[in-house]
Parts: sequence; C-alpha cells; structure tokens
Amino acid sequence: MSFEFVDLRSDTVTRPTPSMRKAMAEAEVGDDVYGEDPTVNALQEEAARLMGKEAALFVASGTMGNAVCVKAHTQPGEEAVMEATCHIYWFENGGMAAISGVIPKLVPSDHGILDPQKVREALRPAVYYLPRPSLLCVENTHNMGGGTCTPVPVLHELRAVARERGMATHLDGARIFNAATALGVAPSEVAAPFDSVQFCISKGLCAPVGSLVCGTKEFIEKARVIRKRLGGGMRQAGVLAAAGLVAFKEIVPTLKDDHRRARTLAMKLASHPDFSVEIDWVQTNIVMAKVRPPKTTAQVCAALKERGVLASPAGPANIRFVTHHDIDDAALARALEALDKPF
Ligand code: TLP
Repeated sequence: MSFEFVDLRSDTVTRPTPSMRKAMAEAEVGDDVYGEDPTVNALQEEAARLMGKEAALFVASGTMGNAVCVKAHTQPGEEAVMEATCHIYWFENGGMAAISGVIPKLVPSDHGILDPQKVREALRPAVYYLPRPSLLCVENTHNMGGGTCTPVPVLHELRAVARERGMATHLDGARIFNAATALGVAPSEVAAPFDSVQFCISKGLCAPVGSLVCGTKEFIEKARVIRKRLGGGMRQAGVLAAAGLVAFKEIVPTLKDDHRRARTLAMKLASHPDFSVEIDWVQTNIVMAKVRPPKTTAQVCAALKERGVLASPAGPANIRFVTHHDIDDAALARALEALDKPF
C-alpha cells in the first residue's frame, strides 16, 4: 500500500464513504434544470426540513451558495456587514463585489463571534448618500476563528440588530452541523434567526460536491434564477445529491468524534514547545495553533510533512489542523506521535 499522509489540512479532503458511493451509483436521476431529478428533490426537501426552512436549492459549492444568497438579498451599491475574517470576505475572490456589486463592512470580533452591539455601532446612519447596509452575514462555525460557535441567543440578538435597520440575515453555515453538535441543539435552531442559510455537504460530511441554500419558497425561486445565471444549473445531479442524503444519516452523528479528536490534538499541541493553543476556543473540529517565533509556519508545516502529517498555514502566525471522518483514532495517534518532539 502506498504511504498515506495524515491529512489535517481541511475537512474538504474527505472522500465519499463506501455507502455513499453505492448510493451514488444507484441514484435515480433526471434533468434537474427541469426539476426532474428525484434524488436532488429529495435532498432539497430533507435539507429544508433539517434547517426548518420552506425550501432548499442544491448548488455546486459553498462559495456559490454564499454568492447566490448575497446577490438575492442585495442591490448594487449596498453594504453587506460581516465579521472581519469571514470566508465570504477573505476566500471567495471578492465575489460579493464582482457578482453583486456590494461593498463589505467589516466588524472585528473575538474569535469570529460577532458582538451585536459592535454590529449596531458599525451600521451607517440611514442617510440617502451613504451606502445602505442591507445584509448581515454570519459564519457559524467560524473557520478562521478556529471552528468557534456563536451561541443561539447571540444569533437572535444579531438578527434583532439587523431587523432594527430592515436588513436581511444570511448564515454561512458551511459547518452548521458541527455548530449544532457542539452547541447541543438542532441545526434548525442555529438557522432560525436567518433569512437564508447555506451549508456544505462536501466538508466534514464527506460528500464529494455541493452545498444547499435554504430559505422561503420565494427566496429559493429567486436563488434558482441566480444559480442558473452563474452557470450552476446542473442536470443529472442526483448522483451527487445521493451522497448528501447518506451524509445526513451516517456522518452527522459522527461529528462529535471529530470534535473529541480535535480536542485531544489541541491538548498535545498546547503541551508542545513550538506551539501555543487557546484551548477554550477549540470547540469543534478545527484547531488553530500559534507557532512560537523564531520558527515560522512554513518551516513547521514542512517539518510536519516530513513526519507524515499535513496541516495548513492560516495567516502569518497560525497553523490550522482540521479533524474529519478520514481521521480515525489510528490516524490521530500518528499525528500525536509526530508531535512528540520539537521541530
Ligand atoms: N473553506 C475551505 C477554504 O476555502 C478555506 C476550508 O478548507 O476550510 N464558507 C466557509 C466557512 C468555508 O470554510 C468554506 C470553505 C466555504 C464557505 C466555501 O466552500 P467551497 O469550498 O465549497 O466553495
């Protein structure tokens, strides 16, 4: 057998499980642009049910899901308010500007958790010559915050702030099932304060491709038009959707194990001379470890690779480690062993 790295770069590296591959091979399909793919329809219905929304739309990626929602909620020249290190701002090629013509208003936070009062203070006054803040975006769990969870009461406070100004609310819930697992609530409770939510089946849920956008029936009809305009009208996409249906049943209940392994890894990193970790902020499947200077993140990632472990630099000082379904206890043990000595 060829050598396999312990790949902790992201939960996007997960591969479909054997039962997913079987479901994909056997999926009933049709032309989804005609609304005739029964497996896509089943996935969308189940996604809407899980999120407590009226309807859902299968899209190609989390990036497309966020882009469709930002476009559906805004007009060019308006402002979208969001946390300063969020994915929509940092990692989506300026899509909100290129596709929707909106400008971002960035609100700094503690580990990705927006403070409702700070959001209120960031909103420009309602004066005709100022860009109108029309959308509040929240990320839960928060990726660059280190997989942190915004508690449900705070989400409701954020919604209240947005409503004071007649703004729509969007949740980048790429990892909403991780958030719900860690918070001990149903995903629909995390989604409730939002007019739209996008979540990914292609991260910790192991499906190969795709995200779901959820909202009212009216919103989803608007989103469907935008998806098509972006080239995202897929045809026999049931082969992909089938994996998502398996993920809800088989993978979601295992996310707690990913979180347990992340915590074990975080403790090990915290005791390592070359790292520091804020252990209380390790809440789900992501560990942000700060590299102690003079060592650099590039040096440490290269040395980890030599020891069979992959992780990614995240910003100038941090290395991000992400646990997922393909990291079982044996793989975790290999990662821990690689951290037995200094770099
Ligand atoms: N995140 C990826 C990278 O792009 C950073 C990762 O490895 O974590 N929202 C959030 C919160 C995300 O973390 C990601 C992907 C997306 C949206 C975009 O999803 P995709 O990759 O499906 O476009």
